[in-house]
Amino acid sequence: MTAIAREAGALLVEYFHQGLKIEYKGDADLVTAADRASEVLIRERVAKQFPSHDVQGEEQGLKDRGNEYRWYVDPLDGTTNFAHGYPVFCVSLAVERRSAAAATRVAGVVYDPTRDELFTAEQGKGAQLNGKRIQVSKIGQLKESLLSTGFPSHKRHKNPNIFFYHQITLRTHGVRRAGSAALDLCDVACGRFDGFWEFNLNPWDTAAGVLIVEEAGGKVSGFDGSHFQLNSRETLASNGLLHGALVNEFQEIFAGRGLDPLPDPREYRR
Ligand code: 2AM
Ligand code: CA
Repeated sequence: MTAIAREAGALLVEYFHQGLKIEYKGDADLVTAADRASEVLIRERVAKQFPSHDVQGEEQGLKDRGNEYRWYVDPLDGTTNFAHGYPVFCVSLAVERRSAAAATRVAGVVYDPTRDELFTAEQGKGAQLNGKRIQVSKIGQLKESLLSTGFPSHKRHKNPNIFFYHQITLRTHGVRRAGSAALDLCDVACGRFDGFWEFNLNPWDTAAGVLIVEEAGGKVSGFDGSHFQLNSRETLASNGLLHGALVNEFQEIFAGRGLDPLPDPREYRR
């Protein structure tokens, strides 16, 4: 997996330096030749080494042959950054073992080719950054934390995240939104961020990063603290220590309690 992720990452960097024509797969959903070429490469490599495995990739979808093993492939996470020349993007690969009763994530790899950072995790064996064991942070107070979130680009995905962004910004050291969910999760795993949340992510965005966070000692759930599911559209990750406080914030904000009002720009102008 790491060899495949590195090879795909190197391909992305080649495209990145050329500058690319932006195309649209929906109203505001970008895709570039690099997304497609990276997925083609990854699928070729997987097909060669693991011919019976199923692959779900962002650009080509899933052809389900009912194999026990399924890969989740984001050939380029952070496409909007990539297309604008902002160097925050990665390749995300995860493998799940499926049975009639359950699906277990067994391995995850996220590779950031611009920083040459390779995040890896295997179920029950911890998480690593470039081969060195990583762990989540030890920050136990929201007011001392640095968090991260994201705003998926597609217009169809209307969600209230701007309110969560505002409220949680006021209660922490700040909230970053760098544009790659897979890297955000890895940054929780290695303690750069103390938590991350996002609405409406897809399985290929989260499958690898979630395992990496869990193997680094962190926690991932729905916004109400419920068991995380790949297709649940709610991702809340933390170092574990902050999880209860974050779930509580989400409850309060969803209920509209204790909200600091957004300042009115017209007032400010006056
Ligand atoms: P992508 O670059 O692979 O599309 C940014 O907030 C995060 O949301 C990125 O991980 C991005 O992944 C993802 N994203 C962008 N558009 C999305 C959409 N329409 N639906 C779900 N996730 C999206
Ligand atoms: Ca993508």
